[in-house]
Amino acid sequence: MAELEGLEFGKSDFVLLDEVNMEQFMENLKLRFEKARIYTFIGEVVVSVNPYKQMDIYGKEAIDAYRGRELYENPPHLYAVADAAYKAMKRRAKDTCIVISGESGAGKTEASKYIMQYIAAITNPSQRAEVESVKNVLLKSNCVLEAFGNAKTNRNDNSSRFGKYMDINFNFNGDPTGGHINNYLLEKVRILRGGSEEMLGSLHLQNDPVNYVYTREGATSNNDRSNHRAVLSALQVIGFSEEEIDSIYRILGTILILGNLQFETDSESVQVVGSEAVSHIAGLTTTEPDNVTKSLLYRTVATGGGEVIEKGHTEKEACFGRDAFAKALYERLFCWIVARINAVIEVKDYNPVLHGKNTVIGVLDIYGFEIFDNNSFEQFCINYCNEKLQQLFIELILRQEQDEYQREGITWQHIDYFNNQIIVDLVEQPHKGIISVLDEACLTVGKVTDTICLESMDAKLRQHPHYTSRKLTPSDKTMEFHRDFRIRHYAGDVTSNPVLKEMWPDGQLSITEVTKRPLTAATLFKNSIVALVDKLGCKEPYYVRCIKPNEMKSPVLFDDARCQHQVAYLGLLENVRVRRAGFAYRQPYARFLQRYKMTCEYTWPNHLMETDREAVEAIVTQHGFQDDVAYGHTKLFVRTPRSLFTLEQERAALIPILVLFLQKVWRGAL
Ligand code: AD9
Ligand code: MG
Repeated sequence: MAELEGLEFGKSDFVLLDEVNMEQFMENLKLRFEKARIYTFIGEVVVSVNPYKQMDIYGKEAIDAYRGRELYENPPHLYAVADAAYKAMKRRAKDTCIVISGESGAGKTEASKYIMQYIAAITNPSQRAEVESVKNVLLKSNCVLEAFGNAKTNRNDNSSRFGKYMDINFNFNGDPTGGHINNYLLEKVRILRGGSEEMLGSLHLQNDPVNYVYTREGATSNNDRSNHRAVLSALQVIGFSEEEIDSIYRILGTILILGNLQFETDSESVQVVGSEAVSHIAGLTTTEPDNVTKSLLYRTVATGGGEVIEKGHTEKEACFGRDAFAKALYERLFCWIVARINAVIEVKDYNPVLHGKNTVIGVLDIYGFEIFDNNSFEQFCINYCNEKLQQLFIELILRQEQDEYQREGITWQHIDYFNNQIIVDLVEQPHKGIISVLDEACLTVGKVTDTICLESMDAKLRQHPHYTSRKLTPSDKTMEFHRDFRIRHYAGDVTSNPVLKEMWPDGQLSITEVTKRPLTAATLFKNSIVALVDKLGCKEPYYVRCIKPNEMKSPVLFDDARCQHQVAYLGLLENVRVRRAGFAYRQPYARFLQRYKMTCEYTWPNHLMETDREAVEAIVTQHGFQDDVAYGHTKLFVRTPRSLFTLEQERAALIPILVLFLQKVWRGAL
């Protein structure tokens, strides 16, 4: 059990609540937030409330306090979870993962960075250069990914617009040897600012984001220049060549210039307004201006007979194509950067015979449920992903409990819980799930509308208890991905820049091959989430559940309604119930004894029994809660928190007396 800091700070573990209900949960959460106790356990899960202010709890002292300790020996902290995951990995050679969830601005990315910093701090005590270099690249990759994958939104000044899963590989010493990053669903609007005059000049850019349609809405800050330098230096540390960095800026430049392109209709045909932008784009992408114009004004389509023809855009189509192209460019650039980082941090030359089993800690930082007034395709994907993770959470927590009881020889009791498989099926079942209905609709090239989509969904899913058509309205954006597919053909024309070429491997395919049956964005996303869940499912999971206290980014405001909403959809009460339904607490006999031996005359200062287990029995019996416990092979299991709480109170009351006693002994007074 987490160290009790005194009741004025609330209960450090929600399992200790007198009763599990929303009211008590919220009362405790609020009290702790107000007392600057931003972390609280639910058993091994850490609930975190964004403090919106710098906390002095992450320094070297804190790292030392948590290193190698058991979860309940220190106050709740991210470090406690990171250490638990690391210990399980090192001691039992288990692959583990830390799943960080919560809504936008709840503190997930900050948490994932603290966790990585903790792991970096406690590994490689002998400071071996190659391990230090791996750690450095892993930490620097955050800076680069944030620069390209984060944006200011009205909910978070530094919002990750992509989901990130990072595996860190370890050798048998427990030192990092490499890693791998997976990114999911990037939302694409970013800002380029802070570059030198000279660099911007060579990219044909002006040093003010207001001049660009795509960045006009973005926020600027005084730190842009230093942030830009940090990103540049991170890119260099990771190992991007000067040529590659130059290509990245050229592509970013192309995107910004693209955004400003205008079209006009002149005697029936559509033209690009002005020729300067086109020649800048051609220069930046090392292609011919004619190719650029052609790709902006025409689309190539394959007819039923397999013939390939070119068809002119309308002005509206050209604008749509321009934006879709810019987005696709950005998305591919981002994926290329991730792939490039992966190539650097990939574990090379690992020989299991020489180096022992290669184990992994995965860190998942993924957007939580998003509920807006107007929910688009992105929200659909995000929320589906969260349903999957929630399902995994419940399954794994229960499975973990069950495994532990089995290992310890304790009878398992069935626990009822809401299984959200039914919702997951509604989304992903073949032929009748929402994704396959969307897929079918997207195949009807050019004719599909939201209404058609909705009607076919209604026809198939009307009977489903978790389906109502209003909630699941696919917005215009659903269609965008269909057109997004179309723009792939344009790319074939524009690939001369080496980075661009790598970004578009399918650019080599002939148009008829590409047109056949592309996977829709929904299916691609589903596949990546299924793969993610499989990856997580075979690891021992640890959880950080982040809560955003208010919408104002205020360190002092606890918005009850907003917080309660998050507690409800994160399923935290259910989590407490699962944890309490079986045995809320378990502790190895030796640890239990060490902590509570002072509360029993037969065990203080040392017991004379044969085993620690017998000594623990003596404590339990003396306090009269023998009906509330079970004795495992190595651990004591306590059903209700109340029993342990009594012990904790007694211990807390005894400590000052003991301290006084010991002081007297030292002074020779006794
Ligand atoms: V999003 O889904 O990417 O939009 P996150 O990742 O959940 O979101 P983030 O970690 O970026 O949120 O946190 C938002 C802001 O809250 C940060 O920029 C910090 O200003 C603030 N924050 C979050 N956690 C902490 C913390 N532990 N200490 C201090 C914090 N400030
Ligand atoms: Mg984030």
